[in-house]
Amino acid sequence: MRVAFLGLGIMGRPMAANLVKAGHEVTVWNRTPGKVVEGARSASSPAEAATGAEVVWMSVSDTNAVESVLFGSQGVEQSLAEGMTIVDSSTISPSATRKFAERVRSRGVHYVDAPVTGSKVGSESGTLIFIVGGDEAVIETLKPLFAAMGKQFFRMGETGKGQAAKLAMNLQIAIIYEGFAEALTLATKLGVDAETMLPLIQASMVRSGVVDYKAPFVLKRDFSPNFPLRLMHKDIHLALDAAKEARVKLPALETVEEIYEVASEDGYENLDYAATLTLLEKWAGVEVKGVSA
Ligand code: NA7
Repeated sequence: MRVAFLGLGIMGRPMAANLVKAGHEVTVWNRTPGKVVEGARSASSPAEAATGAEVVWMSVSDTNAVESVLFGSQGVEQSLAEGMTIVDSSTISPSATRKFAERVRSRGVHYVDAPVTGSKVGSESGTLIFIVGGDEAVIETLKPLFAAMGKQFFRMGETGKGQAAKLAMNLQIAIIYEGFAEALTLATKLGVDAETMLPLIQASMVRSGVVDYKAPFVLKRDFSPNFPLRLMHKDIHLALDAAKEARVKLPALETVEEIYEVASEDGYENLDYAATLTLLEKWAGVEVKGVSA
């Protein structure tokens, strides 16, 4: 398929590379020039990249970024063609997604929201999980592209529902990780080290994918960004905003948000969100360590 891929960040670049590997005809664009994908053509604007594309796939930071890629000067809107499909793998506002979709629908263009879970590792290995909202028949046409970049996709309903489900997923990741980090901090302070705690966690009902993924990084004290704290913070805000719109109260997430607020003030935005542990450690006066740290 002819695909325009817009946004070559931590997630987007390996996704575009996997599309090339699967034999698709890919044109890429990134706001800051200089990022390229081997085997793909580079365009100088979203409008240029989208010209002649069957599918325009986006992976950019946030709601404003998606809006400007689509509707800014030299945005995708200038190259819309009937029958084209726009897919958004960024995590953004569900209500904004519905508005963007409506605006392009009047031009005969389909809109599918397909945020992902699986982080940098999933993106690089082509094992992402797509959380999808949109028309069933349109999603069917995207199957080869999902297969090139991911291992599974789940349709959550019409356009916007993928984003809604994604926010509900990241809410859990943020709270589960916070529980793990608080548990290690308390255990360390009480004299039980992380290496001793982990086999117990893994053998019990506390075990989770979040712990499986994050524990090795925590034990090595490697807080380089797999999923940058600033983006998890953005998702927490999106979830709290969506909750407010829907008149839902999320007390645990509100508390976790305060920790992210302090972490951002302390300059941790570009570290992995796992670095929120270091705040708990600072407050407790301990350091959680693995033998290899
Ligand atoms: P990164 O690595 O921070 O990459 C973000 C990308 O978004 C990067 O290509 C940015 O371009 C691009 N970006 C940011 N703001 C804009 C605007 N205003 N216009 C156009 N492009 C923009 O994030 P990830 O790859 O980890 O995550 C991407 C999404 O997936 C995000 O929603 C996550 O929550 C999930 P730059 O290179 O800075 O010019």
